[in-house]
Amino acid sequence: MRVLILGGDGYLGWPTAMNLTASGHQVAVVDNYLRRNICREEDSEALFNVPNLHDRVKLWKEISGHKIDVHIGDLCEWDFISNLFIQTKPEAVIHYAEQPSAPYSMLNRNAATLTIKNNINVTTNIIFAVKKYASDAQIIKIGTMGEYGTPNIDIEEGWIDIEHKGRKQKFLYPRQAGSLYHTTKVMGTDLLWFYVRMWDLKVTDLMQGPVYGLHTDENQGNENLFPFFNYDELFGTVVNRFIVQAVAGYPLTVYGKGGQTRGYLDIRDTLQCVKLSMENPAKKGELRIFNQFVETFSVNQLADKIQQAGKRFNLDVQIKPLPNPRKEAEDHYYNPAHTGLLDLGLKPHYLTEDILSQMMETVLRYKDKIKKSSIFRGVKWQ
Ligand code: USQ
Repeated sequence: MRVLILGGDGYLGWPTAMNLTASGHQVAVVDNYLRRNICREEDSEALFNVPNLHDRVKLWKEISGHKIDVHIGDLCEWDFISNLFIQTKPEAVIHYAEQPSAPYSMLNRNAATLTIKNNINVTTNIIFAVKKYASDAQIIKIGTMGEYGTPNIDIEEGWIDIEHKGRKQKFLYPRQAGSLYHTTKVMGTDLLWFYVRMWDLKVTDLMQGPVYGLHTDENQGNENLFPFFNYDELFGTVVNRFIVQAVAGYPLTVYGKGGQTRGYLDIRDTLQCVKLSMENPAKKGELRIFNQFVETFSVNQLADKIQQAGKRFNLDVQIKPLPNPRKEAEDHYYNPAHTGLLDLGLKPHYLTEDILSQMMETVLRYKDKIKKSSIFRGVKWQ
């Protein structure tokens, strides 16, 4: 298929590009380096330098023989996105092109408005571009499990049947996000649902949990093909952060009581889920929603696992609960459904000690580059 990967420079965008070309798809990546620029501005750089898209594409071509086209520009600009669609005629559009950090979105007013403007405008432009230039293309949007929040009832896969005063209807499952970033994802889902109803678009919205890892089948052995690996408070996700903290001898930063439970997945499972969704598209006029994670853990459980894995490397990993900088439930019910992607053929990878050790081994090679001052800065959410 002809595939556009929007946000192709990112943690998930670049691995997806390699993965899809390795399966024979024709891929173009698009980015305006927003995430790189914000990380630089906020002194939240990733653990190691990641070559720019042109360099990574050259390297991937040398190694694999697969070609990826690169388009640098801002998807908020209508002229840019319309030319892009005219040139590339996509059959699938994978939408990662969002400001992806919850803590960044809570930093200050500028960060909040940047997050809203980018995330909503890009999604809106994609919808209009698909309608005008590629009306048969499926949009695959990376949503987030955080759209649902942590309700005191089971979380369904996107939809819920409601019976009220003797009548029934299926609705989007109630959403109550816990950060501004997550709220923009709720808005994205609402926009897509609206235009699916108006214009019969084909959409898959993937409610993804926090992702961990940096090794994929395609980048094995070549660190210049690794994705960004952030470990700072703004852009690092919890498992990746804890691995770096373990290596740096920095006590694991469990926020609050540590009972916060989320659905996690290995970066290789993100690649599988996106590919499965692309190769088995939603129907015209369908908003298909999958909950994209493979197992749930509390923060305390993750900290224990990483402490245990550290023993293999003689790391004395300490755990130090901190007053929670975020405003979130620290002890809550969590039981989300997640069968849709398994039914499509997902073969999950689990968070084993071997996987944690593989990550630690890699991070140990970059130990000298860890900036301890980036690990915790205490951005207050309240
Ligand atoms: N946490 C800690 N200590 C830390 C970092 C995080 O206890 O040092 C806790 C957080 O308070 C939270 C949980 O770990 O309860 C997960 O935090 P996270 O930073 O790994 O993930 P989050 O901010 O929710 O966002 C990440 C991605 C986002 C994606 C989301 C999926 O950055 O793009 O949408 O995971 S989900 O969390 O399911 O909404």
